[in-house]
Amino acid sequence: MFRSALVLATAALLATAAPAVAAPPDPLPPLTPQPQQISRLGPDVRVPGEAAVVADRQVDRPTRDLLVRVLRSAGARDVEVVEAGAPVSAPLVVRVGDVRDDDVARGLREAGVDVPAELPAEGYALAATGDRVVLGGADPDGVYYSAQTLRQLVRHRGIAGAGVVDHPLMPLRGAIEGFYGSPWTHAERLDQLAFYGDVKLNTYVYAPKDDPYHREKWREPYPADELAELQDLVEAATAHHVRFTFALSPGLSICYSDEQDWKALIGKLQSLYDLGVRAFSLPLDDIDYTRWNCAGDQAKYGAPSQAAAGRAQVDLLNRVQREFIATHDGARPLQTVPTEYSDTADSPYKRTIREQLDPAVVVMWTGVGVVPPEITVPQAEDAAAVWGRKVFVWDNYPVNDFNASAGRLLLAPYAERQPGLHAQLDGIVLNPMNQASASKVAEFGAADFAWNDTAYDADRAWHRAAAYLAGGGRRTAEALLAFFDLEHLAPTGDGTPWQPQAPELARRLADFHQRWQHDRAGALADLRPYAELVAAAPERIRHGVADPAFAADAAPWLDATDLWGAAFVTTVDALKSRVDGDEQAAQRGFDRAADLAKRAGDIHTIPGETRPQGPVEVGDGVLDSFLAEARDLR
Ligand code: LTM
Repeated sequence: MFRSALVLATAALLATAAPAVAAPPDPLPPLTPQPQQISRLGPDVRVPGEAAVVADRQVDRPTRDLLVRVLRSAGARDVEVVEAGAPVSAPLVVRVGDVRDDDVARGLREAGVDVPAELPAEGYALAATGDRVVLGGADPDGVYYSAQTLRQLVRHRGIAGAGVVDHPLMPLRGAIEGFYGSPWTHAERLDQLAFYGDVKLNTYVYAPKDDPYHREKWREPYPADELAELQDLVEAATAHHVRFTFALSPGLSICYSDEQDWKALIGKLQSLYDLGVRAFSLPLDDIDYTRWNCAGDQAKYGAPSQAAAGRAQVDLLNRVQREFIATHDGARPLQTVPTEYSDTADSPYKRTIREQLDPAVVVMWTGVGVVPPEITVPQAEDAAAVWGRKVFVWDNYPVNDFNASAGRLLLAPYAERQPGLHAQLDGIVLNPMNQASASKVAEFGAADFAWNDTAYDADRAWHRAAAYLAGGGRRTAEALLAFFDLEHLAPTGDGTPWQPQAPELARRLADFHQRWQHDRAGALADLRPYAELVAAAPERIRHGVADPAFAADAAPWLDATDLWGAAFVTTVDALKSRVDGDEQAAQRGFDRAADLAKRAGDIHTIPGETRPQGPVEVGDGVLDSFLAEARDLR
């Protein structure tokens, strides 16, 4: 793709090289999601005080505004935005438009970036070198994503000299606010939508189980103030190139055969369409499908059974697809979550859906198990076979609304999803935690995975998530990683961990125990800096994290980590006293550590926030075990 990139890069480097040995260029900044192709084109672009954005008419306002912000962050004082063809005097020009536009295509070609004849949807190409930057998108989303990539290429007074050709491998990428318990606030939702734009997630499904107008009172129209907030969200989503998907869950009480219920359902969807919503979902999860809600359904579909429920649901979904979606301009295919959503075993219910559901309707699936320890390509192939179409994954990570997750903040990386899944899936949405900002750790990884699963590296994504949340601060990122490690345990529904607790701490403690056998002082000297890091992490995070909502979300866990960290340092020092022969000081230290640990164990989740509530867990099974065993270490 980068025909002459190497030649150009070499020539450009030679042109700017000092007579002696040229310094190698800085490596390109890490990008998330990882592009399909990226290479160095030449020297970095130096950003002068004045710059211009030359945009095709179709380039939307959010993309233009983003480019102005990007250029300002790279050092430009004055940034003018002009239409293509207008005269420009600024020394740096950012040309942006459709990748098929002659001028854009020429700019990319001349910079050494070859663009395939058919760039997939949401794809883009970018060239940054010399005094020119060219951005071309396959469609408006692609143009916006080219600007998001440029944002990540900014460094001190410049833009990394890079060429990128990129597109997502999965068409649907994002989050479904589908958990039980206190729904996200309006501010949290707005913040999430902006974040999704940053990491090229294009889907937000509004499905909060505890919004009564979404589920229990699904027939009732939203009150005016809530409708106004939804309107706000739809506009914000559009600005960040995110599809706001409105979900309505009528399954608890709907009478499938009742025309009044049909009218209520369509009226509700219409009220959201009128706000600008163009994507809709009818989730039918977590309902009893072996009883009818009205006698009419018994008369129409016969005695309750899973197959009969399948027929009634298919009638509803097909009618919505045919009479609402297909008749509304711009509406996307209907989505649904079937009542059997967490396995791939064939059944009368699934057969009915496979054989009778309109092929246009998108079917969600949670993976095997409601909270799956892994999602593999063969499982997804089975799901596609049983549902008769590619499925759309509703991934129950990092949601923490089930009993086994009580007291947990789930901060392990997005992991155990097999590369290659893109070939079998329509996409992936994560069901996040009530703690919206803390959910970004997993969302960050999922954004990377869904865009380019074949190049995904969970550990790399995890480190980049820490850097993102730290706003670039190295010490804050280091503290975040130590904290994430203490909140690493991810349980399945029955509590079995599918991601272990505190793997980094466990590794360090294993090294410690080994060395303790033959070099007790050395073992303690090795361990103490990490204990200090754990103890200092909460304060570093509170003060350093770029997104203050993260510290608010994590407040009880940070408070508990203050105490666990102090207990850790105190224990290491007590062991040192023992090694030094001062057993009395050692005992005093162990007592103090036990007291700190007890106080940490008394800290609970914030009442009313998470469901279920409980004492917060921090490095449980690893840190507490070490503190308990330390007393007997001789
Ligand atoms: O997963 C689905 C489709 N439905 C529910 C979610 O609403 C809930 O958040 C998760 C985790 O408890 N489990 C479900 O079954």
